Amino acid sequence: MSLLSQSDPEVFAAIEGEEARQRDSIILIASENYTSRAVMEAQGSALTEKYAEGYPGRRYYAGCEFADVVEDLARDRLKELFGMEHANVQPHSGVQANMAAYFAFVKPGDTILGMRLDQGGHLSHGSPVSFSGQYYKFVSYGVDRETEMIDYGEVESLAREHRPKIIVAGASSYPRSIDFENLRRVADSVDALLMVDMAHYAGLIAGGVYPDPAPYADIMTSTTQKTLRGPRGAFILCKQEYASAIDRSVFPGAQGGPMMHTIAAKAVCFGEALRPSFRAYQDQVLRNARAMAAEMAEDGLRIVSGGTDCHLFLVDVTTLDTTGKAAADLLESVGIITNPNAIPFDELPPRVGSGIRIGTPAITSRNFDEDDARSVARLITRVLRNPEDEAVLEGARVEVQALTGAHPIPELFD
Ligand code: DSN
Repeated sequence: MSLLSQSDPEVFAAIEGEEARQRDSIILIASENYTSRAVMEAQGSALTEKYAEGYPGRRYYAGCEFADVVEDLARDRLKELFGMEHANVQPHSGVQANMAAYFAFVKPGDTILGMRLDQGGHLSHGSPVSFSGQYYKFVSYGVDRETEMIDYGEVESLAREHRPKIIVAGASSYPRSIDFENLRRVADSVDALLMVDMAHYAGLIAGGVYPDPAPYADIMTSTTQKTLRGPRGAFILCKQEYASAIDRSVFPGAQGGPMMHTIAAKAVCFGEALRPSFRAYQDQVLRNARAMAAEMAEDGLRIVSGGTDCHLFLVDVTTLDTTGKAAADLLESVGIITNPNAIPFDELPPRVGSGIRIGTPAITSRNFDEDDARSVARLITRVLRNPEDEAVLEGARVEVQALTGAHPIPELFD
């Protein structure tokens, strides 16, 4: 960093500011985490300079021998981690991974069945503001109004009616287990492919604490920076019979030169995720989320669907006479970082939302245990119930500093 401080003090200062913000805040964004310094080092390495279009052993440029080594390491470790036959580690982001998967199997105008954005799904699962909703005829399933869990009966009837070519499972704000076996059965009944976008759940799945889609999915896509604790990036896993369609669709179909430095960082991340301690970490992520949700429910807040089976949960803030946006802003003012989120059947626009989404991957990386998680839950409830009480807000700031000071960001994954 000292070289950067000399050559570009403005960018250096912004990065230092961000490091301090991350250190001094309680980060509860469900899709954020802390990577190891080993991941960061790989990402800042000489592989940044290398063009390596193609795949190991089949490149369009000379000088790819070390690029081949890291891409093979990343692919082999990833296949071992999730028990799938083929891996493509080149997608730059989750949306691009999903785009490449769609490009491989459907034509513009074809029908795909995915989860509604406002009930837990993702932009790239058919939102009209995303390429997905513009290129394909997306039909959307959602959750049951009473249980707030996926309505598998609706999935089945929509599949029968619309005969999609792909059924997409996966979500960005769905706190419950997904019944992949049931979705496979529905997909088979209409001759559709089952694609699982496991971006949020990937780390939990690798750690064995969330249902495993691998026995049921034809294709699995994911980002690497969320529960997996890797660099910003993505990948696709699939059965061998789809390998060449997926590879051609990623390159040259949807992308040019792979980011070899990020692929090296993905390889490091997958190596870390194969260690036994990764399972213990994921188990703690889940325990912390359950402890926080239970504590907040005990304090009288409404938790969407009544709890969680994963790293995140949603708090309905309408009973506190506020909005998700106002609640997230208030929490940010004391150093607690969340995001506003739609809750099922929300009538507010997405940027405002009637809920906040809370996730435990980042605090668990800082070794918060269930007692710490419960303290954070009580703190959130106290702040949300007393939005104008300066003494409460100041007390919360002090408590946030005590908790973050007691839990330094770890440098290496142990
Ligand atoms: N933006 C991510 C999230 O927060 O869930 C999904 O892409």
